[in-house]
Amino acid sequence: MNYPNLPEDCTSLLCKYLTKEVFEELKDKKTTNGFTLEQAINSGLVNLDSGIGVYAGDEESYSLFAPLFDAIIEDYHGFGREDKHQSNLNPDDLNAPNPDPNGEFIVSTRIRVGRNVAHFPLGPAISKEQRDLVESSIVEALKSLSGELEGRYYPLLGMSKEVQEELIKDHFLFKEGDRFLDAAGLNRDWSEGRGIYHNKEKTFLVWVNEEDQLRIISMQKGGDITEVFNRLVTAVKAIETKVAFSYSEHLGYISSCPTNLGTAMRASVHIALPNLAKDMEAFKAITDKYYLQIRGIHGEHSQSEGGVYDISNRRRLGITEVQAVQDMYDGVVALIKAEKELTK
Ligand code: ADP
Ligand code: CIR
Repeated sequence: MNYPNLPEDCTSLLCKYLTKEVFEELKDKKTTNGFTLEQAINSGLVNLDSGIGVYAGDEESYSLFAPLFDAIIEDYHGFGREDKHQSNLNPDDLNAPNPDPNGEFIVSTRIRVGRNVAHFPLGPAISKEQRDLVESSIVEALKSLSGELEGRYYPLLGMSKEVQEELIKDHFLFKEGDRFLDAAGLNRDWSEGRGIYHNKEKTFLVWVNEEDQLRIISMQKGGDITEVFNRLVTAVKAIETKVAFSYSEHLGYISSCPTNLGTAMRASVHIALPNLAKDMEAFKAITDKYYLQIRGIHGEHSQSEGGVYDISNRRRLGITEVQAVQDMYDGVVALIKAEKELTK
């Protein structure tokens, strides 16, 4: 492969940090799983509108291709090469009373973490056999869950289109055919090895073998962030007794996209802010101050509908899980205050 043509107007972190020198240094390297630089950067080259543009094929990708990944990680998370990640999943340390007890603004709350199984390649480099093995070991582990977390696994293979569409529309299931994941090699052998586990109420869900091998999700209507966090922590701890997760002292929980490293946590609310939405500059000033990301209500790369936005923590690495949720909480309190002032 030759040094790719990166257009002047490309704003992704890949375009920013893949200099000719970095490319020349890394272009012939291969991880033990056979993952190459060409594969790591393909998503960003095919999708020049990427925000980031790179994916790791295994934990080793982060060290072997460090001259590229470290620069991207430092830019996105403000996390240095010598820094160490710290985890804190203790619900007692979170201070997040419902910011909207009358249910005027917050439609729903969702907190998810990404996890990958130790000693396996990540999705972009995994083989079909390994992926199937990952699926069966996760499903086996999920069978041991009890009480509120008890549920059933629904493989994507054989699921009717109607059921699949309904689950996607209702925000429970991942979409199909994402072009960023596709170019990263994450959609190979679709839909085999993929599926969703959920309890009866759909307040606890696990996505299997999408962007990460597990996406563990707790969600419910309204703004009780503490209840959502508590349920998530209980579930993560229970699953961890059965499946070993890939974790490094430096980077925390290992994920295929560098934005998810560390806590791998995205805590979000769907929140109606119709007045603030009329002044995007003021809106963004608040979200920037509290390290928040604005998404549309059908997930990443989607649009807002009816003034409802998906607001979540942007930082995931170098801060604890409690801090990630606290970022979201503090920002949401400030957003509600601003929206109320505009409504007067
Ligand atoms: P991820 O959470 O893995 O980063 P997405 O941004 O694609 O991925 O979101 C996945 C799904 O979760 C989408 O259907 C999205 O609308 C839904 N979702 C995210 N946050 C909330 C929330 N607070 N309430 C309800 N659904 C949500
Ligand atoms: C991109 O680069 O835009 C996609 N690969 C998604 C990156 C992860 N998302 C995010 O931080 N918003």
